[in-house]
Amino acid sequence: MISKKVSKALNEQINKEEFSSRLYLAMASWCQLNGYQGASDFLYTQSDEERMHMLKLVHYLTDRGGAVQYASMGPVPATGYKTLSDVFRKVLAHEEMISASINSLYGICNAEEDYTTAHYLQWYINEQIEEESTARGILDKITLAGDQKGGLFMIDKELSAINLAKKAAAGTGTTPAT
Ligand code: OFO
Repeated sequence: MISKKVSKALNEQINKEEFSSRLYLAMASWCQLNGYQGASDFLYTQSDEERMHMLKLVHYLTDRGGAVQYASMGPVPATGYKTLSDVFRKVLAHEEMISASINSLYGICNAEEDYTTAHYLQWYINEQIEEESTARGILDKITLAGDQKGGLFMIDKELSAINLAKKAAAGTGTTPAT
């Protein structure tokens, strides 16, 4: 049986993962509306991944006898982006916040001597290394391109390729219909 503290912290993380999924959906829509189809496809896939992160925790918590509690969520900013750089700066900041949140959750599990959950969270800790690194890499390229339309066009194409490679590796087929 899972302790109340760990259950509460897991529920908070479940809600953050759901928020991440909605945030990336909003960003994907903005990118599509602004002509960045590759970035849009990439972010739709990210949104699906965040939902998968949420579901893994939902199943874990339920399997350990804990109750899942969904929080009500405020609006997700769908139109407040100025540039592609702005979008990916916010992706990176969000992923850094999620990493800090998972680290703190890991700390709670250790303090509660719940080493089973701490071990389970190792997957999330590793995932965050990859997600932060991907976001930082994309942002660096966008920063190098500056305002040059040709450079941004190439980055958008690269995001489309990254997305297709990710989907092929996950065996999930093509990008969602638009
Ligand atoms: Fe990208 O964060 Fe989930 O865990």
